[in-house]
Amino acid sequence: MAIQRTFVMIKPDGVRRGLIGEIIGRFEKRGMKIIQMKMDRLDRARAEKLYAEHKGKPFFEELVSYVTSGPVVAMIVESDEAVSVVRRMIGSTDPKEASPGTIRADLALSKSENVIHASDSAEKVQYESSVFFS
Ligand code: 3AN
Repeated sequence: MAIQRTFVMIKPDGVRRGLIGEIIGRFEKRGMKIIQMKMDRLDRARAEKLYAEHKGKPFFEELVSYVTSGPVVAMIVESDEAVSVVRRMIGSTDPKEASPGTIRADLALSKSENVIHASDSAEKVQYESSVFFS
């Protein structure tokens, strides 16, 4: 058993559509612990920091303007193997390809408005958490 923490962000469409409780409920029902959580609004500089790896890609501008379009909910979630387990729970980037039962398959509308973000490695957990938590 390897207890681990991961970074999760409910994106502006998730907050706007009233899905905060549904998403947190899925983590809690699986026995995961919410260690830190806050509602926050990203400005352009912090959004560019969060998505630095995508700078230069065709969808970067759309991504930054969308993630700054409204409040998000950032959280640190703890469980056994949290990074990989949460990634499996959220599903593929494109909800059409996400496995049934995943958060994106059940709740997301499109590849860009896909409700939730979660770190894909332990290094990213540190980096992405630092955009929201000191
Ligand atoms: P994931 O969130 O599944 O790890 P990444 O890290 O490849 O996906 O992409 C980060 C975010 O950028 C996605 N959540 C999505 O909102 C957006 N994105 C990725 N690929 C595309 C694309 N081809 N078109 C539009 N938006 C995209």
